[in-house]
Amino acid sequence: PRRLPPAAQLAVEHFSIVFGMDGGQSDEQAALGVAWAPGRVNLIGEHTDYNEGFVLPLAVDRVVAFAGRRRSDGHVRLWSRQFQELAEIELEGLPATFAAQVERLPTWARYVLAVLSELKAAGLALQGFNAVLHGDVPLGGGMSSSAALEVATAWAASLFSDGHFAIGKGAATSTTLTPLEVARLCQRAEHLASGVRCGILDQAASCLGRPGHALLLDCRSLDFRYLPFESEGVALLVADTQVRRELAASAYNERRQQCEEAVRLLAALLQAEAEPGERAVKPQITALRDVTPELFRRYASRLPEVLRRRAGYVVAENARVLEVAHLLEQGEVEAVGPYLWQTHAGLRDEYEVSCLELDVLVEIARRVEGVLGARMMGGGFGGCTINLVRNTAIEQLTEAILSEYPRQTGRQTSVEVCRAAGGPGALYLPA
Ligand code: GAF
Repeated sequence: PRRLPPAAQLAVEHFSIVFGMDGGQSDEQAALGVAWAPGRVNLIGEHTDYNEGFVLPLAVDRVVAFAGRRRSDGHVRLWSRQFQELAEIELEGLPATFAAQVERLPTWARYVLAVLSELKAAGLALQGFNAVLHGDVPLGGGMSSSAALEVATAWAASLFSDGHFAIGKGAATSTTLTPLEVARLCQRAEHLASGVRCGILDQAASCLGRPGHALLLDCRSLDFRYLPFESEGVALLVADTQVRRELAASAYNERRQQCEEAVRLLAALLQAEAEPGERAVKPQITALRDVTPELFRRYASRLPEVLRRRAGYVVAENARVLEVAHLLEQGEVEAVGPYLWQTHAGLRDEYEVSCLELDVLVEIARRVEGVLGARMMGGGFGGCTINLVRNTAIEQLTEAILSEYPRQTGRQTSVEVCRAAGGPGALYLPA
């Protein structure tokens, strides 16, 4: 039998404890099913996704999972093992009843509701189910626990729909979504549930993960390619600041707005300089993705100071992603390190989404020999750092972080090695 991810196995073991051996009003004929989706790390390409640029994430061996049984009605009953909390959702009436239902749900269940609501809005036929949820993606820690929850919800809804809705690689039909369409749907769900106008990075990374590979995604065309991420000698370590800041959501939306404003100004400058006859043929700028480093250098001094720094970071980061992708194609994983330090500097000084605790973790890493590169990861203002480390330095870095970080910040931390793992899964267990 297939080995389940540990968090999925735990959810399975918990199901009969929570819902009783008969699954508590589940369809008695229905088998026990399990669905899961991974969190991600992002090697490079931070705050580039909503600028229609490039990202290079890896799905990791941490997942959010549902274990449950289909019901014969339209009722969804969920027990979160992590929050020790029950939530109930009515499929009937969605998406119209979204606003009425979301009010009385705990935060974690709002993401589930939002995905179910979007699936129904897309015209898919869903069926109720009882399920236990569990995960080992650090919550709110910059490893996309919410995207993993959204994507796992879609896979669970498909599993329990009893063949009425499938997720498959082939062409989309009225009853089939491709993994990439699921990613877009889950991105909309994230907007609905959290109010954060996120890009597609997290949901795409979760939907499209492949073991031993990073995913190079063009966030404009949504074309993607897998690049080998394997090197005998190096590992990825994730260190958690244990900081979760409320302001992250509003600061994120503000950065996005600033990028949009920079695009408007740059497009206007370019238009103004074009000869009348040239206007129609001059390349148009509709996102920072269209601004090359050369073009940016030409116009940067005419942007307001804050917008210049924000846009300057994004333009440079986009170029870095493509250079790192090229290195991975050549199998030169170790050469990626310097780019991570550069990204951190940009996020700290120009994009201004780092914080003291993230900077402390990166500076600790900088002093350990054998650390090739480190940076803050994800939206910022807390969460995790990602560290590219020679295997021979894993222990030393772990020890340095565990001893120095609490001393410098008064906080606890945890350090974990992550591996590039596969995407979501869903199956019924044999009776
Ligand atoms: C968060 C968002 F959800 C992503 O879309 C992305 O913008 C990331 O921050 C920054 O790269 O994880």
